[in-house]
Amino acid sequence: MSRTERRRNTVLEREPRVQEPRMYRVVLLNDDYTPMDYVVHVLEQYFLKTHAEAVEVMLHIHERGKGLGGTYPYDMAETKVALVTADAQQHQHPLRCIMEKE
Ligand code: NFA
Repeated sequence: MSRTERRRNTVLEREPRVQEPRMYRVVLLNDDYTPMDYVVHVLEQYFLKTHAEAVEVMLHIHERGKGLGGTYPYDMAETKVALVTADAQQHQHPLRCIMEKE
């Protein structure tokens, strides 16, 4: 057996050992009390939506019960949920923000 046949696979030839991170949807839920303008503000502030996008998503949540803020790796999704939940509580709005595995 020659040196070439015996040699170990190089790093690049081995099975990849990394994978794309699992992604999580950060979802906002409708309620009867949170003001529409506040939800628009949350979508602009925490999910970097334009004003037009934020209005569209807010109306979708209002009409369909829930809607997507964004999709992120676990730690970022968890942070968005914590920030939005804290902001809503500070403003005494019942707005709920949850994460779902994609
Ligand atoms: N349904 C709320 C209202 O009529 C608005 C709202 C939209 C709340 C999206 C939560 C999420 N004031």
